[in-house]
Amino acid sequence: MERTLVIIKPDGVRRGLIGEIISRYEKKGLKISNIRMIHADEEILKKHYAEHQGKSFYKDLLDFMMSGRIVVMVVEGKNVVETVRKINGKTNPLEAEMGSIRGDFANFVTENIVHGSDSAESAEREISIWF
Ligand code: IDP
Ligand code: MG
Repeated sequence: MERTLVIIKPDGVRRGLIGEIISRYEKKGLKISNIRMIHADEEILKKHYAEHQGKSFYKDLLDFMMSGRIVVMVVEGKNVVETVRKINGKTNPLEAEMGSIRGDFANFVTENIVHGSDSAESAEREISIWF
């Protein structure tokens, strides 16, 4: 079964959206197969966001991701990588469809509530970082 890595970012936890977010994946028929809540440090976030190192938003992204606790989970299901990214919505909340998590709840591009891996290969790399 395909797996992906989802993170509920600090804004999602602060705003009390953990249950809302998890229930959207579960109602779609996806399974949460592992989950933990942590306050991430810079070291682990640098590994997770290695592809973005050097970009203009990189430092703001890491600072934001360290601003509070996050929920990290492994989600499983058929075509789960693509399905989770559809449920999450586009990166920029202005472009995210209403009905997606970002479309419904996010208002800023950095603070966009959730992370979902962008391919099956990224998912396996990210899962090995967090679990
Ligand atoms: P994704 O989360 O939809 O896969 P990525 O391009 O991988 O989007 O970017 C990772 C994260 O970096 C985004 O979720 C968002 O929090 C932040 N980010 C991406 N692009 C920008 C930007 O142009 N300005 C500020 N933050 C950004
Ligand atoms: Mg990404």
